[in-house]
This record gives sequence, C-alpha cells and structure tokens, in this order.
Amino acid sequence: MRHALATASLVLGCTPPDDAPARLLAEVAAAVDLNPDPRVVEVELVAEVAEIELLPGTVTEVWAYRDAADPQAVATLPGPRIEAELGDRLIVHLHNELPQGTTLHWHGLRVPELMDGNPMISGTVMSGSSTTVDIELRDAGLHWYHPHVYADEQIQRGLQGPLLVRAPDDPVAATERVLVLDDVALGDDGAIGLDANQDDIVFGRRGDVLLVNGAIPGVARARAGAVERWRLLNSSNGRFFALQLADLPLRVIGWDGGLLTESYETRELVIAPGERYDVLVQLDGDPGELLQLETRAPRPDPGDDGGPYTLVRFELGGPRASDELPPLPPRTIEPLAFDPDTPQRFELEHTPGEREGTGAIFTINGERWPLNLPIHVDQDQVEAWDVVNLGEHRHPFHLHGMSFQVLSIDGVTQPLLGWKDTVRVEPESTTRIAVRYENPGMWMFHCTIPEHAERGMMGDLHVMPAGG
Ligand SMILES: [Cu+2]
Repeated sequence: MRHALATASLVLGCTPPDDAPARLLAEVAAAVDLNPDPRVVEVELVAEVAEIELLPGTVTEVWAYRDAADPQAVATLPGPRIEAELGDRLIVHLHNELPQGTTLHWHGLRVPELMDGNPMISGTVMSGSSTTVDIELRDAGLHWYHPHVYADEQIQRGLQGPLLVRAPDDPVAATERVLVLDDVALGDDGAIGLDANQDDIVFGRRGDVLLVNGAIPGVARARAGAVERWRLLNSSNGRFFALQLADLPLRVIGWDGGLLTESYETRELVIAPGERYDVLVQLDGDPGELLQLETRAPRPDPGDDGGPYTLVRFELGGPRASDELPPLPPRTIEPLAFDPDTPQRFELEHTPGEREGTGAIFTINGERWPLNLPIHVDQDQVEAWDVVNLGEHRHPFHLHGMSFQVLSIDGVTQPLLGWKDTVRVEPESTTRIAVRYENPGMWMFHCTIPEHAERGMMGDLHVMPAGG
C-alpha cells in the first residue's frame, strides 16, 4: 500500500527538521575503467536484485547495476556513471543476474543497430547470461543507459544509469554535478510499487519519494557566488520536473545532443522523462544563506501533484567567489534541408480503457506496437515529421539511432540551437522536427513514458542502406 497523502507530501517535500543532521547530496559513483588504453573505456556491469536503503531505516528491494570491476562496489541506483571522451571506444560487459531477460539501450547515442538494445533486433540477454556492447562514442553530452524490454517495470525497479561523454572544448566550471532526477512509489513496507493504477497508466507512474542521484534530497555545500555546471537527466517514468533555484537564472548551454550554438536563460527549466539539459548557474547569495533547488508541477494538468518540493539545499559558505560564467565554445549547426514532399505525420493517441486500470490503448497513427509495421525510408534522406498529440496529456517523443532538429511547435518556428533526441509534445499540439536518416537499421520511436510505450505508443523506422 502506498503512503497516505500526508506522509507522501512530507516525503516529497522532504524538509528535515532544523536539528536533523544534514544528509549530503548523493553522487553517482564513476564506473571503473578496466582498459589501460586512454581512448578505450571498458566497464563491467552486473544487473542484479539488491537491497538498498532509500528511506532511513527501510530496506527496499531494487533491480540495479553493480560495477563488477570494483570488488567493493554494491549495486546502486542509478547505475555507475560511465564517463568517456568524445571519440572514445566504449566496451561494456553486462552480466544478467536478474530473474528476467534484459537489454541495454543507449538513449541519445548514435550506435549500430545491433548495439541499440532493441529486443526485436538483438534479442534479450537471458537470465544468467552475458553480452558485450562495443561502440564508438560519436555524441558528446549526458546520455542514459537502461533496458528496452519490460521497460516500464525494469526502469521503475532501478535499472538505469548515466553516460557522460565529454567534448574536448567543454566549458569548465568550478564545480560540475551530474544530477539524475527520479521518483519512486514506495509502499509502507519499503517496496517499490509496480502495480499500475489508472493514473499511473494515464500519466506514467509518479512516485511519492523524490530521488536525486538515487537518494532522497540532501544538502550540498557550495561557495557563495560560485558557478556550477549541472548535467541534468530526468530518469523518471512519468514525472515532469520544473526546476527553479530561488528565482536565480539558469543558463542553458546544452540539450540532449550536446552543447548549443547559443545559450539562453530561464528561471524555470522543464525536463520531461528522457530529456537532458546542461546548465550553468551562479549560486548568487551571501555566505550562510540557503538556496533551494525546487521542482513543481510545470503546467496545470490533473495528473500533476503540485509542489514545490525541494531537490537540493545549497548551503553557501565563504569567502564569496566572484566566478564568471565560462564562455561557450563555438558550435555551428546546419539546418537540415528536408524533402518538400514531407512531413510524415505521427498521430499520438490515448484511448482510455473501459474498466479502471485495464485496457487503455496508446497508438501512433491508430496502430499499436508491436502489431504495427515498420516505416521504410532511404538512408540519407531528410524528412520533416509532424508529431501530433491528439490527446489531453503530454507525451515526450524519442527517436533511437539519430538526433533531430526541432523546427516548430504549433506552427511557431523554433530557433535552431542544438540537437534533440527527445522532445515534449504538449496536449493537442504539434511539434515539427527534421530528421536525416543517416543510420541504417531498425530504429524505435516512442513516447518516453514507458507505461505508454509498452502499451502501444511505439513504432519502428527502417532506414534502408544507400545502394542496398
Ligand atoms: Cu506518452
């Protein structure tokens, strides 16, 4: 049974009493690199059932990745932070100790189709067996590894982790933090709730416990006036984070696909499941002051549970720094020249079930994965896609194997600042994107709310090799 609402709010808000010892903001431990070659990163992961303490004094069973190259390591939520440089070769050995088959998908990376974790292409890694992923890292930025089979259950149980690919000219700030934002539904017994009720299906599962780097919100000690770089990932199933830092400006310098051509400032940063943002913040305050990084419901949506809730409390210490924001390295992005016969049209639709919690159907163009047929396209062709949300709830839309450019939202042209692979499509709204089919193979496109994708809001794009 879930916590009663009063308890849930307390946990969500997670403001400890003043005399409580400060719990420090959790960090995601880096994976050990087994390979002596500086241009090869080789890691060894075990996916296993583990017990961790999410709420003080309560044991929670999770499915999680353990760094097998570190004999001291235990399985963690999220999994180890894999870190590499742009152009490196990444080798990941995965051993599956779970009672269920799994796969490894690299959300945000352009990889060969056999390395994409699509169970229809490469099968599942059966319980007790192993696989090796071997890829070249062509995309700088913060990416996300997770299973792509029974994804609604396996991600919610804890199987997911960050992959940080650094660019040689990355801006350097005094402090850099990877912040993986998540939530989890915990019962009174500490167990992760997996039964999906009607709301969970309609909105994606939202939890009553917020997690930052796999732990309940904590305190970060920082220098007043310091500039920090935050690499943000929303790894939740259904929660949209809308971040605010005490009304200070958040300078966005990167999206899913790396650094932008031009940064921009916002005081509220909305992050959908599967999206990543790269921001610079100046912790503008006096020594002794407290700055709260909070999240609230980004839009009035009957499924949103309000807020604000604290994610990180920054305790500012002295002496005051006078850091300046590091400049963005030059980036240019050529607008994709798309085929004038397009757009392709992708209509996302949700048909509620007749009975509570059962029978809800999520479709793309009226068809339901896995019964739909692939869309066949030619390599190197460029097409515009109209992703049309016919319903009254948001769907973040993700394409495997290739990044895209966002052209317009409801006809309003969007500035071309960077590459995306996941984009929010608001209710009764149309987002137009441009895609170059550069990567031959079979690529899934789907809503990143796994409760929707696993119930049909998914499709396959078959990019036929040029000359093949
Ligand atoms: Cu959806």
